[in-house]
Amino acid sequence: MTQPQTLPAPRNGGQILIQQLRNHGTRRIFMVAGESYLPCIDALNEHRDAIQAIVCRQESGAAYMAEAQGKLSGEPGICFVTRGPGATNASIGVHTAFQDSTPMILFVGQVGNDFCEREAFQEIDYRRMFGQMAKWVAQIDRTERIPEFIARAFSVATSGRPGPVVLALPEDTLWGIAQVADLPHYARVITRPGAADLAALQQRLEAAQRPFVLVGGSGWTDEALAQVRGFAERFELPVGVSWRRLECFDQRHANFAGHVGWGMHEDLRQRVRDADLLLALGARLGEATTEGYSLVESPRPRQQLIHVHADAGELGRVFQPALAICASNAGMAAGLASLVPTRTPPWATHTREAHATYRATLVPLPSPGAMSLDAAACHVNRVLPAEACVSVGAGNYALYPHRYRQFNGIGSSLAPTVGSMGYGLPAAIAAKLEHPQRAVVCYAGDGCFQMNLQELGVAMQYRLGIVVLVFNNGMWGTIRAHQEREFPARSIALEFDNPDFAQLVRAYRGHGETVSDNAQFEAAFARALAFAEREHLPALIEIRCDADAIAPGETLSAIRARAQQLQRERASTH
Ligand SMILES: Cc1ncc(C[n+]2csc(CCOP(=O)(O)OP(=O)(O)O)c2C)c(N)n1
Ligand SMILES: [Mg+2]
Repeated sequence: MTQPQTLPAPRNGGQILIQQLRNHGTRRIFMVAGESYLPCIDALNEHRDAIQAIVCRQESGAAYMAEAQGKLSGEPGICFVTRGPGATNASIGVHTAFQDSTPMILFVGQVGNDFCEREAFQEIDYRRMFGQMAKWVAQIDRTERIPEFIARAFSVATSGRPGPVVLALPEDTLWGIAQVADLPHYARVITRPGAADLAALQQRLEAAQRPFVLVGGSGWTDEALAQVRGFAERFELPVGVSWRRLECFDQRHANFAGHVGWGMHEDLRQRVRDADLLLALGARLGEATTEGYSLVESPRPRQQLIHVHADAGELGRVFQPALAICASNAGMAAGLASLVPTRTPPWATHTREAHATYRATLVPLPSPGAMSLDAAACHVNRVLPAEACVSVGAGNYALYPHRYRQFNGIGSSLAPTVGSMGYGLPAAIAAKLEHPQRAVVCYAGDGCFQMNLQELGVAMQYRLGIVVLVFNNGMWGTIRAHQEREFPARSIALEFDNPDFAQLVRAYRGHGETVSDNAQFEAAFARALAFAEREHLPALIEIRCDADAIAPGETLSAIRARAQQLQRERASTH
């Protein structure tokens, strides 16, 4: 006979909710306070020993930090925001978690059920608002059902293709009192390939002449990545990482072939195009990775595609694979670990060539002006320890660390595949909180940085020694490049006046310097790293660069000249 369950004492909804988070292993939450969820805030008092509440300055920063926490830990990043205005600010982090397949739970205050549907103060229907950008949106209308909803939120956020969950918390649910049992830690779902799947994969692989492995997606563990590495070594396979999933393969490894997607070099593009078998492990094969579904064509790729993904719904959704295997990355990696080649692979030379070509891209390309971003990024790669974290947001400046930094392992790179600006600083903060011993460097464009620079206050308050490199070109440079390509010499609405960034970080008790040539940069970078480590406060280097340098090996003037040439050619043929 089962024992009758002894129920905890009656608690309010906030107390029940925070206890569930603790039971599911939450160590940190990112929040901006609101009167709409006071009982949750109050309940944090009883969990000071286990849950760190990070007071963020704006909900977009809080949601980005929670998303980055999800990327770093594989567990849902937790964010609390107030209703209406808080939720709308936080939405950028939810969308990022959705496209980046990151486990995350956003808790939003909600008007009480006594007022709902009257468009009460700050009322929004979150099911409709977040419907398309969350895996699951729900409202908890009964206090005693909080444990059930929270347990489900953790399961949904982490299972299959991970993603964000949004839970709305009406006031009456939080203030209500219930006597209800807590639920234990959720069970992580790992799906594994069957023996027949692995046999079919090996048979197709060994029949191929020029296979290529593409690793991406989320839900990886260090162990799983090591198993993929071992598989690549035994079968001597070239391995690329999908767009902005730079952490997925050791770039110093002899089998590493490159970063596949927008901005890749021609040799790599050709290798992926010419592959007779493409083994995609965990990657969704999105628009950026496939360069607009051209490198891998939808619906029927020219390469024989073996697509492995944790969500059956992703298999056959955009691409018709030759072989589809539904397995989580950890489960698939364990399966690959059991495979042993039955013959000497004929493609070993291709693999070595691919790595040699990749290595050649690490030499800085020429650029105009005294301050070469290429050389600076190479320097950062040389001096930064292997386990350091490099974060970016969106903008052409990110091409430099992504080209010249050799990443390796979870947490070495934090980059939104969704390409949303303002991510780098909050992500760097999340990384330093999670790994205080690791160096953390945030690359930011002057535009990108100014989208969330208020979160420097969080770095100051929690004594986080991060280093921020701000590339000051005085404009939304990426969009300028697009303008010059499509509408040459008609650039408008892109330039901005900048503050003195070095001065700005000093207001946050940080260290600030401005450099305008490479001779200054190396010493300044050493000082910034040393300050951050010694003082546990942010350090920032504003890099004044020639605005004509718009991407590695590319200038705005060259883009404009090519576009004008094209216009002349078109005009003469019409
Ligand atoms: C939140 C958000 N707003 C707008 C964009 C469109 N966008 C992409 S890159 C970019 C410019 C980035 O400027 P900056 O950070 O200064 O970097 P730069 O391109 O100058 O290197 C813009 C506006 C975006 N991706 N995300
Ligand atoms: Mg800029």
